[in-house]
Amino acid sequence: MADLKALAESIIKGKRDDAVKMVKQALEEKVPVGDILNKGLIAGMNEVGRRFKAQEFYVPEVLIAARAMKSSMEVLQPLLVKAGIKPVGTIVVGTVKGDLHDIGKNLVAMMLQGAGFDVKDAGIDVEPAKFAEEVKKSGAQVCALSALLTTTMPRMADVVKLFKAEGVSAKIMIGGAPVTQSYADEIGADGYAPDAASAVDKARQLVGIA
Ligand code: B1M
Repeated sequence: MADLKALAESIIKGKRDDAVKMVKQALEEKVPVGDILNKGLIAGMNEVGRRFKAQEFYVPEVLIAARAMKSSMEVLQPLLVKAGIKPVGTIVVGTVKGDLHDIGKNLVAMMLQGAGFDVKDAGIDVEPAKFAEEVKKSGAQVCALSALLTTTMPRMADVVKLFKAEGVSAKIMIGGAPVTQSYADEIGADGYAPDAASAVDKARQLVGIA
């Protein structure tokens, strides 16, 4: 019989093949897709986030768990659409103009995906106008900006200014090694997160589900 706790555990341990097998088995046994997603996959990734925040897990463990989550989601995605299960929110993520660092940004994107968000990854070296375009195209409620260089942090302020000038309604959250809460306050960003797990908490807050 399908065991959603064991599925969550296989995500936490990053056992991709086991996770995919268990998702398929649960589907064969007609377990509701929403339960497979929430009680299996998302429950697992939530625990990964908790362990990462508590420094019980490091980047490699999170990446392996996210890979198991991604493969499982590939099986589940078409059925979620069919069942009319909506993501908890839509988020555009990207690394700002002039900045090519994407490891942290990818981690943030994976954790958000793991938490049930529809993530639109705008990539690296993203112009402010491109962020605005991606938000308008997807109807995202949140736009998450990453910067790893002190020289590219000001590009975050450019995005905030552009969104204000163009009336783009998405909330802006920022992060990356040199970024701080006080910088977020200074440029008028709606939120700051120091790491990928906190980015999920902040995103939930910004879409009003936390
Ligand atoms: Co670069 N680099 N780098 N680099 N690089 C740093 C950032 C640096 C601190 C190294 C150093 O000098 N000690 C330094 C920046 C100094 C500064 O400005 N403060 C630096 C420099 C100077 C440069 C170049 C200018 C070097 C040169 O060419 N002279 C150049 C710039 C290129 C460019 O971007 N235009 C450059 C290039 C590169 C590589 C291409 C070689 C490579 C990037 C590969 C890639 O990303 N695909 C690289 C790397 C790997 C690093 C270090 C070593 C590691 C960064 C990383 O991936 N960390 C870095 C030194 C270091 O940090 N030890 C360094 C792991 C990652 C998981 O953490 O990205 O911090 P991080 O993400 C965290 C949080 O910050 C947060 O969550 C993540 C997970 O918890 N977070 C967010 C990140 N984004 C978020 C967004 C959110 C919320 C949270 O949204 C709301």
